[in-house]
Amino acid sequence: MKIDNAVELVKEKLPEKRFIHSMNVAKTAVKLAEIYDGDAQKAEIAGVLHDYCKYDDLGTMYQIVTQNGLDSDLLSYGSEILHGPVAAVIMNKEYGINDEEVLLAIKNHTTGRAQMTKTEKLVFIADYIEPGRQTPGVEEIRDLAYNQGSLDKTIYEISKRTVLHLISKDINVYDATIACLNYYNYSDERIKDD
Ligand code: DGI
Ligand code: FE
Ligand code: FE
Repeated sequence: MKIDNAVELVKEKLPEKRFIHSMNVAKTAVKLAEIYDGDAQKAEIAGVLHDYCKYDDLGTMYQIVTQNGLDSDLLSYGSEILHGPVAAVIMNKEYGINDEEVLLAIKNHTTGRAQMTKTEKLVFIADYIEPGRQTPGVEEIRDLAYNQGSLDKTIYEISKRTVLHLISKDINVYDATIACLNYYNYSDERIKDD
């Protein structure tokens, strides 16, 4: 899929605010790709498409999970966890996207996971720091991402904030979110393989 087609698709489907967010994530992911020697084209299209299923019907998303053999734990969560994995399936099956890095970046943009590819990292971070985000403390994360030279440290700090937030609200934490937190914990001395 060409980038213009991806933009058109998202513009037609999502409310304006979410469309603007998607474009901001794409732009931010490209900026990070330039800093960290990533693939700007992959980061851009994954950024544009990452929230494609954000407002899809939950029942339909559960069906997609079941029919495509996605992790059955997803059935215990809502749209906040499902919209990434479901969008990756739709982009692959209905729109013919078969670049594995792009699909993984869409799939895992909310939770992260252990051992992310470069494109996954760029989109995961861009989603958190795009200029429209006003989460308390986001400036610190922007500084880490733009000025401190470590994608992995940035990922850990995002994961940590997300998990602390979820726990403080008694919201269940999905396995991949925890796996991401542990894997990118730079204070832990276990040897990581990338
Ligand atoms: O789709 P966006 O709003 O752009 O951002 P996102 O895809 O990162 O979704 C963020 C939401 O997902 C936010 O409300 C926190 C939530 N979230 C992230 N990890 C987990 C989670 N929710 C649950 N229940 N469990 C998680 O592990
Ligand atoms: Fe999202
Ligand atoms: Fe998003």
